[in-house]
Amino acid sequence: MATVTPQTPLGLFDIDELLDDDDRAIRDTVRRYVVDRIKPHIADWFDAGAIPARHLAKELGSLGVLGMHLKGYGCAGTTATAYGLACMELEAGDSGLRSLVSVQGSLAMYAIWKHGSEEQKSEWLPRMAAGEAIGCFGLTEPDFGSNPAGMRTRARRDGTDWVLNGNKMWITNGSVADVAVVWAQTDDGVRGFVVPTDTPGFSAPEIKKKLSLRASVTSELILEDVRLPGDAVLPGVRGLSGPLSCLNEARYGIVFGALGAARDCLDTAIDYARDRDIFDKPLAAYQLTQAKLADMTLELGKGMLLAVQLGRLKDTGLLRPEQVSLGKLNNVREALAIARECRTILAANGITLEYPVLRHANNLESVLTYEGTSEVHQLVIGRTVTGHAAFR
Ligand code: TGC
Ligand code: FAD
Repeated sequence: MATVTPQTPLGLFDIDELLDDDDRAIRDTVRRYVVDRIKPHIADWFDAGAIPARHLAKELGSLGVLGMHLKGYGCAGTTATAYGLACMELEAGDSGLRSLVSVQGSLAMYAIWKHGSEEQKSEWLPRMAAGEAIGCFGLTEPDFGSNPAGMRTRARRDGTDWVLNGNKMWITNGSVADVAVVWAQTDDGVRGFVVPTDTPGFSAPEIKKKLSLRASVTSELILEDVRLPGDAVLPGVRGLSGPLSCLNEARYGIVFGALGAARDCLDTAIDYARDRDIFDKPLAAYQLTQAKLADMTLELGKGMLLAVQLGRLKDTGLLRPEQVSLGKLNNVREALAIARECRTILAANGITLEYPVLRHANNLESVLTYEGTSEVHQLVIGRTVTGHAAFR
């Protein structure tokens, strides 16, 4: 018998006191959607390695989460904090769901919103906000992940047209996308291109046999003499700062998102430990179990405080890229540690899709790698505190 009424891990930190009514209301709406529409199906989608991406995009568009922190063009224009909280709830469902939303809103839509022409914005953003058009973001190449400056994809001028050739790898939403934002070398440095995916020469074979992010579409992009009109280029940016400015947005969402996966694991482990009798008493009543749960509660709460602080900075326009690195590095690393520790509490039951913990842990392996690996974020922070860049 429990001797005190248990509190939730985040309840212990009174996190809600740090949030305003609108942000909490948005969070609760997304949480209800995930509980009602995602959780009943997610294990099967993960098992099958397939998701109904088009259907989900429309639902997520109706929910208002696609590009939700952008203003105008059919976007909701919420606070950055609300966007972070939405990412947290989506990732409590599955990292793949949050990925779909991150890539759509923070990468593809943001690139067009921030750097696109008025025509590009009007053509794509309203449909993308509604989930009627899906976007992907092609930066990584087979030989250039952490170091996108080395990319080989090239766009050359042919009269007034552009002609693109090259390969992108590991592209979320690739084979279901209607539009790809593709970054390529030009005579004028790295430029971004808005590529309708039905353009001749464009193809996007799906990458199969993944053990992580199985409920997410991941693809290669192949560009063979893809001819685009002169106005397909994003006019507002030149150089690597173009794609990297978009990564700040998506990394910010992950700062919150990863904690959603961790929270789902911890809630599951606490429920399990309270229900499971071992040597004639609940697993939750053993000191070793409580030490694990206490340490995980602490890391989850600390990560949440960090996320809320970054949200506040972003809402006041003060958030710097190296601060996003602090959040991405810490919160994904700790979320993965929490997911693995929770799996030990569930023991054998923890290895199945009956429970979410190993699914989350496997997903978080990708989250640790994409949007800048932990090592890249360590190097960003290292550069900030020493003044020496150690990437090369
Ligand atoms: P470096 O010389 O430092 O910078 C080149 C130019 O970019 C500017 N810059 C940034 N601008 C905005 N935001 C940032 N975070 C920026 N970081 C740098 C910089 O000021 C400079 O501008 P300018 O005007 O002087 O030219 O660049 P570097 O080549 O030394 O590389 C730095 C490094 C390693 C940090 C960068 O390349 C990097 O972040 N690499 C990691 C690549 C990465 O994260 N790829 C992610 C691909 S997308 C993805 O994974 C989607 S996952 C799907 C999902 O989210 O669900
Ligand atoms: P590499 O860059 O080859 O790194 C290998 C190892 O070397 C890593 O441990 C890395 O941290 C380390 N390392 C790298 N540089 C240094 C250094 N200077 N010093 C010390 N160690 C270093 N990309 C997109 O463009 N769009 C997407 O939508 C997208 N979606 C993805 C979805 C999934 C499921 C996955 C797994 C990846 C996705 N990516 C996407 C790609 C992702 O961004 C890259 O995988 C990531 O940037 C790392 O690149 P890489 O895998 O080539 O690793």
